[in-house]
Formats: sequence, C-alpha cells, structure tokens
Amino acid sequence: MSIRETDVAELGAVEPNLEPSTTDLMVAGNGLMSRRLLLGLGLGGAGLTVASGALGADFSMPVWSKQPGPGPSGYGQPSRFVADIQRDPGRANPLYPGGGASRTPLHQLRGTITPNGLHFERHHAGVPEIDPAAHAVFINGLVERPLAFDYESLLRYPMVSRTQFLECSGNSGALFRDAAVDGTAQSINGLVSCAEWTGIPLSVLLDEAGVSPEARWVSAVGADAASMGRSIPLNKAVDDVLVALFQNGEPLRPEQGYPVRLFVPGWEGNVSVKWLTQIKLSKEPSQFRDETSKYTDTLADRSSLQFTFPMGVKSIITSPSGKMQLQTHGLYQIEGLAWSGAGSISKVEISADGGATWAEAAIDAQAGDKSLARFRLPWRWQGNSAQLISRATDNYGNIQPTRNQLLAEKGALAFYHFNAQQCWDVSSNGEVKNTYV
Ligand SMILES: Nc1nc2c(c(=O)[nH]1)N[C@H]1C(S)=C(S)[C@@H](COP(=O)(O)O)O[C@H]1N2
Ligand SMILES: [Mo]
Repeated sequence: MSIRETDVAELGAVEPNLEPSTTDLMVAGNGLMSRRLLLGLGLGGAGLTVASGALGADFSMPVWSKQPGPGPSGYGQPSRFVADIQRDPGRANPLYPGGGASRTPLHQLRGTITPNGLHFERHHAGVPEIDPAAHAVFINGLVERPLAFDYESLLRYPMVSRTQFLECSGNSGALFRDAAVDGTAQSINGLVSCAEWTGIPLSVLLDEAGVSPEARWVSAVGADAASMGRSIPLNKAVDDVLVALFQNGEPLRPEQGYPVRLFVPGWEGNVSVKWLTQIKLSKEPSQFRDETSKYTDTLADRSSLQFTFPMGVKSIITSPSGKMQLQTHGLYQIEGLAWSGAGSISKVEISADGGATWAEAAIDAQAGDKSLARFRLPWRWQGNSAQLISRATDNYGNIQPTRNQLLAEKGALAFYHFNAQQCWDVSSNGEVKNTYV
C-alpha cells in the first residue's frame, strides 16, 4: 500500500513567528508544543508555503477552468485523485468462503465520521444479498405476543440517530505478539469505524411483544450463511441498543447488514448482529458458537471468560503513523482518534519520548458518548529519533493502559480486546514504524 506525502500533516518547513519565545511553548520532551498554538501554526505554515511558490504547480488557467465538466450524476463517487483511499481487504481464507475482514484507512481520513464505503467489514460467511421484501425480523421466546416485522413496517416506526463507533474486539490484536509488526494505522488498528446510526430503539419493539418477567437475555440471530448469533443481557438490550436501518443517512450498506442490523453501543463489534432476523427472549444465554469457541478471553490457566462485552478506553495516533516518511525537519501536527466503550473521552495525552514526558492534546471533535474523538497537538521534529505514544482517559477516569500493564492483566493467551497504548518510532531519517517500549 502506498502512503502519500500529503498523509502526514506537515505544517510547513519554515518556522512561523512564535510569540512569546518558542521554548516557553514547548510543553513536553522531544518537541511537543502547546495545543494553544494549533490554529496559528496551521495558517502560518500554509501561507508561507504558497507565498514562497514551493507548491511547484502552474496556476495559470487550468484546463478544468476552460470547459464545462460532466453534469450531475445519480450517485456521487470520490475524486479519481483519491482513488488510493481504500479499505484493505487482507487475504481470503479458502476454508471460510466470504469470511474475513477489511480495514478502514484511518491514516487517510480526517474528522470522526467514517464514509460508508470505507467502514470496516467483518463477515463470517460473506455478504448476503437480502431482498427486503422477502425478509422479516421475528421477536419470540419469553414474550406475551410473538411478532414479525417486515421492512416496510419497521420503516414506519419513529427512529433515533446516534453517532457511535463500532470496533471489532480483534482490532489491534497483532500487538499481542512478541515481535512488533511492521504495519500501518490501517493494517494494525483499522477494525474501528464511526457512523451516525439511525433506527428503532430495541426497547420499543420489545415493549410491543411484551417481555415476560422471567426473561433475562436476548438472543440476536443474523440471516447470513454463518447464522451468526449472540446473547445480550436484557438490561443492555432495553438501555441503548438500536435496530438500525440507516448509516450516515442512507440505508445500511449490504456489508453493514442491509436491510437491518442490531447496533450495540460501546460493546465488541461481534454482538452488533448484521442482517438481523430473530430476537429471542430467554432466561439463559443461548451459548452460540460465537460466544463459546470464539469471542471468549482465554486466561493464563486456560479457563476462559465469556461475555466480556465492553470495549476499553483507547487511542491511536493516525499521523504520523506506520510506514509514513517524514520528509523535512520542522513542524508537524500529531493527530489521532480516541474512544471508550464506557462513555466519552475527557483527555488525550501525547508523548514524543517513549512515555517519559506527556503533553495534553486538543480534542476538537467528538459527537457524544461512544463516538470517536479527534485529537491534535503540534510537534517540532528536528531530526532526532522520537517515540510517539498517545494515552486516553474517559469520563469515568479509565486510563488507557501500557502494553506491559495489559499483558500482565490478560496473560499470554489473550487474543481479543487489545486497548493498550501504541508507540510509533520515528527514526532520525524520518521513517515511522510500529514499536514496543
Ligand atoms: N450476521 C452477522 N453479524 C455480524 C457478523 C457476521 O459475520 N454475521 N460479524 C460481526 C463482527 S465480528 C463484527 S466486528 C461486526 C462488524 O460490523 P461491520 O462489518 O458493519 O463493520 O459485525 C458483527 N455482526
Ligand atoms: Mo469482530
């Protein structure tokens, strides 16, 4: 995969005028500068570059200004000049036709919303092509009135919209390995995305069916060939779970569960069952394959924890990040994403010296609880080797652990729920690489 130079947010090689003296604005070791400088630096850098003619392009009347372009179209596509911004589908496994995952190009996106065509995918038996006219969602088991909803009837319900992240519990799992993988923010951390999900609160549909007093669990089953099922405690199901039909304003993409999926905020992606067809109320969990042989956390003594649902507080630096190349010494913007399955992000700190000293980043966009937050901090790179780390804290005071703390807590057999601090090593020649500290 190619990383373009523009993916690194360089703020201009020429140092803008800093008031008061630059050293006063250095807030932590190895070049980290105060977040109060962000706006001034961005404008200063860009203005200087244009004025000095360093862009290298000819700005006299270009061809697109001389003749009309094509007219309106039915469904818009990205510019061909960004055709390299793609999900990374990885390798297919012939043992699981259609199974696998594709990862979001986190290092090439800005803001906090993942475009629908770039939302990460995880399928256990491929993407079913469901005709909504031949699909229904059944609610049965311990209810007063078993019900069936077709797509048209679901569309008639009042809906709510929430901007929230979805993360596979296998995300960043490569960082459990002993040797640090040489990957990108996408290949290592790209199983997380964020969208505005619109749908019907599950509690509304459960109320219509009339949940029996002895019911404690809700089992959700998908209509794909994997028959993926997961059991969810009833109290979560009636708290904030959505029967989602829209994603960033348009009907769900087939890859995200068209025509209807469960969306379970803040919990491991696996429980957000796509292509939803059944909701069954019961006293006990169903013990589906995906909550027994998979999606359990094996401890050092080889016993396993089941139903470890919430996603921990986490952050990653998306720029500069793995396999990028810093071209010139000067000012850069360190930026990245932070999130917590428990709530919102209250603080992100950044270190440029492997965790010895820290500076607080600016958090400039966060749509609410359980959404992605975008953070930034200016950094001056003068050609010395640097170890960039981010550390997030959520509104419950949960702090993202170090890798050593996480390994000590989870043991050597751990596979899911890696949420530890990650380190990008910047070498003296500007190469950026995943490393452990
Ligand atoms: N029916 C069904 N639901 C499913 C899956 C699946 O394979 N089949 N994969 C699960 C997993 S492991 C994850 S991480 C999320 C991924 O959702 P996405 O593909 O919309 O990103 O869907 C979950 N829901
Ligand atoms: Mo997943």
